[in-house]
Amino acid sequence: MTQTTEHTPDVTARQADPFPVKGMDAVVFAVGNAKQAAHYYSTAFGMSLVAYSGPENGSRETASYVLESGSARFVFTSVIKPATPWGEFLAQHVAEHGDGVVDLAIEVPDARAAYAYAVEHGARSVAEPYEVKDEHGTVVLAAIATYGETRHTLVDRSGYTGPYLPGYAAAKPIVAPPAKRSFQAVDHCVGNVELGRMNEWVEFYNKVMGFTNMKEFVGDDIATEYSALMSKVVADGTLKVKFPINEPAIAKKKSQIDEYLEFYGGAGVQHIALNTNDIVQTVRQMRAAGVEFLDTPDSYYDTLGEWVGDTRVPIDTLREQKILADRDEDGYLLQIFTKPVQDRPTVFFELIERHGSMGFGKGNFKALFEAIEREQERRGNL
Ligand code: TYF
Ligand code: FE
Repeated sequence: MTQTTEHTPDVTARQADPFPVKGMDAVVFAVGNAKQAAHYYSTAFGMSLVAYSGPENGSRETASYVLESGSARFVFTSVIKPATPWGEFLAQHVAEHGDGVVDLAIEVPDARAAYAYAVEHGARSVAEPYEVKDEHGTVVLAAIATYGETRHTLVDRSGYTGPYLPGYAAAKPIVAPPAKRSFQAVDHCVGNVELGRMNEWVEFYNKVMGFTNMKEFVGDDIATEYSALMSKVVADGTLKVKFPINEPAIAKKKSQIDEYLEFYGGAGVQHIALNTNDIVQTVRQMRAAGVEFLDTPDSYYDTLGEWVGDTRVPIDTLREQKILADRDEDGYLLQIFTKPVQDRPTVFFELIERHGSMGFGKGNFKALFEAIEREQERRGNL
């Protein structure tokens, strides 16, 4: 097909996509002590503090620390003294859910258009489009509700050159960043929803954001056999934003998703996966800094080579670091999961090194879910 219009291909693609996105803008956490969280994500995850908002620069209600590693941006906010509905919301969020994610913010080329499309297609509005400005320019923001008390802020920062958002001052790293960055992007953000509601939330993303379903899913078969969960993945057309949605399944053992829902107090973000191009180095660094990862039994590695084929990392190194591997028709991936990063058995992280595969490690589900169950048992929740 030849193109005969005056439009560039980029503009054509943009017109075809009902809800164009640029990528994840930030993962925003509400925590009890953002100052200490910023320290942990600096020293243990190798992230760099780049911006800060707090009493010193006019924010008397909340303190927020913005940390980056490549394009991955985390914001940790805690309440100093609630004074507005936002402060009250954050305080209540931490009281009810513990440390957790309040916002999976998405960068879009046009926040007003994205918001209008979402609300027209059934999204609940959390904030109508508004502008914030300072000497670095203007950001347009709007927000819609998703599962639980989580929201998606839609961010157009194309007119802005500051370190994060107006109101934030540039900040220096808390400790010297690692020589080689630990990870460079957010790969996917997973939500846990209540029993029987996975399809509803998948349809929410289909309708509200025009996201489509990826081929990998955990159906009844895997669910009853060993995973105790069902899972489907929605993504934007360019696969820059990927949101798997899990729901508990009735299986032989208590679902890890039920454990999450019980301790989080409802639906919410379960894990954030981070792209690394050197998973072995990153896991070594994070282990040395005290981060705990799920264990994988040696037997997993005894047969791994037979089905996964050649990987960049020798099987013995994978075994030593308990890194999982999976292969599909497009390539392979290496992945590993941290244990929950707070006292509640709720939020955790994944490191993922992709070599062609756009999957989520389906071949590992058995080994992975057995490892998670061993941890549930240790916590007395199985
Ligand atoms: O995001 C995913 O789908 C994979 C697999 O509790 C997965 O990381 C699914 C559920 C879970 C842990 C990992
Ligand atoms: Fe994942």
